[in-house]
Amino acid sequence: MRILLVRPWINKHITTVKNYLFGEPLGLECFATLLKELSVEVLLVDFMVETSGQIEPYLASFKPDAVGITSQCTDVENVKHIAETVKRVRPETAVIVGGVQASLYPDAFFVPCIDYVFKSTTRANVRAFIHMLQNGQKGHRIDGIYDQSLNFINTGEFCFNEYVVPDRSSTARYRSEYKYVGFQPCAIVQTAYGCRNRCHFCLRWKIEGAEVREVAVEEIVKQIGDLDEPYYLICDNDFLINKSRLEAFCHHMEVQNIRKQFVCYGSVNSILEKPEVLSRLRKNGLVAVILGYESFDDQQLSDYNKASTIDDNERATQLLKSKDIACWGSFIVHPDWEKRDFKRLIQYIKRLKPELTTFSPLVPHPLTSIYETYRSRLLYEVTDYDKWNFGDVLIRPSKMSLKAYYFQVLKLALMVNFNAHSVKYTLKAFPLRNTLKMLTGFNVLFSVYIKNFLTRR
Ligand code: B12
Repeated sequence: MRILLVRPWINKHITTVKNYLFGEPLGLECFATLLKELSVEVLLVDFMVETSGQIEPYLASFKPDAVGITSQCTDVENVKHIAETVKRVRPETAVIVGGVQASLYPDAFFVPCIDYVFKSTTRANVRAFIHMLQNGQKGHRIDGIYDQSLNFINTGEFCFNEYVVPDRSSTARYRSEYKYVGFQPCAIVQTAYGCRNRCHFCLRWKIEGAEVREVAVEEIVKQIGDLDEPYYLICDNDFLINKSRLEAFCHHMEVQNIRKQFVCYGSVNSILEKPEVLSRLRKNGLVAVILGYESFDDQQLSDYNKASTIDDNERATQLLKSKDIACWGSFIVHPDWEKRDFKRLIQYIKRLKPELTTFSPLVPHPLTSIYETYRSRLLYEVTDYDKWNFGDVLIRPSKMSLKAYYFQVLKLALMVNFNAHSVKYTLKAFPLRNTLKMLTGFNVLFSVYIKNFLTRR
């Protein structure tokens, strides 16, 4: 049996970070592992790399029995486009959709050209599924899978995704393109699921579950040692939660003598709890921590149910800096901000001096508790999936027009990207070639904000 795996293109009109955050399609690689375990022949096509590639030549040459497509919110239109093409060119080919969007909104894909939608992916459901396809059967209820021949009604148990070591050989021909900010080539490694914090705006603990589920560090360190890339991102929600696990991680990295640089997400409270481990992590390659500051205002942090205060943000930043670990901080731009709030944010950033700063407008995702609060002020429908990309403004501002708000966003984008501290850091931390590529990426994003400013009322 042959299965073609596809990551869709990203449409030009979408507000995307892809020009500087462009990671390997980890989910598809995990699915590839599960398929190869069952002796399925796999070919993975990444249209985020092959931007002008087409699906038809792959259908003609590989002759797949099924096509599996991965999805994020920005991919719905192109997933359907690929599925329609598959059904037109090779009607007998089964079309399967999985990924984050399929988990969160399976019904976005309940259309005639799609046969199966995976809400969750595990060894057991993939095995049962492939067995069903190989035997030419249809209509078996399998946990976590919606089946068109059952009218997409799934009565099976819901489960979370199972941890699988990604099959990185399936993306071998693309790997030199994957990058994270100025680090290229850069791999992505997941070491745990879930989060202990319960931030009201956050989707991630809704996707992965509230319980923290950790993978044995020996297995993780082996995976890191096997990477061809000199850089990697640990994409867990908060890699810095568990002190003894971090010590074990360092121990195994030292025994294996692994010399690679990495970036991870870490919460402010986790950073503050363990200053000693940070030094050891730095020796083992930790060069930057991505941390969610979110706001300059304690009341807002408490409204978001953040476990930290603005004072904690400052202390965590100082601590990281003292260990020579860069702070890549992110903020949420609130729809009720006035002009002076944007100014206060800029003052706060100047005080904190993170090495890099990003921001995104508040996203009241329907699965989060803040959805009801902002529902009546939404500028888009929930089914305008590609607008829920964490770059577009989704909530009508209350203190100024949308146009004026976008102007503030534009000014903020300029300030955070072109301040002397960040520019100096970028030039020092990344090869010049990568810095120039980031600049091009920033120009693309900046032009989207200019367009939004000019066109919104
Ligand atoms: C790393 C990461 C990235 C990386 C790489 C993404 C990737 N791996 O493909 C980069 C930096 C490129 C990225 C970009 C974006 N991201 Co991102 N990203 C993440 C992060 C932190 C982890 C994702 C991950 O790799 N998880 C691990 C893998 C193994 O899980 P998975 O992909 O879900 O795959 C599993 C199953 O879904 C399944 N599966 C996956 N594909 C398929 C296909 C088939 C056929 C089958 C059967 C199964 C299957 O198999 C896996 C089994 O465990 C998540 C947060 C999170 N915790 O989910 C945000 C997240 C997924 N990203 C998000 C967003 C918004 C984006 C962007 C749209 C941002 C933007 N404006 O540009 C872009 C989209 C670009 C794109 N199309 O890839 C949102 C998604 C919201 C949504 N509804 O889709 C999330 C949830 C973060 C958030 N803000 O809450 N991202």
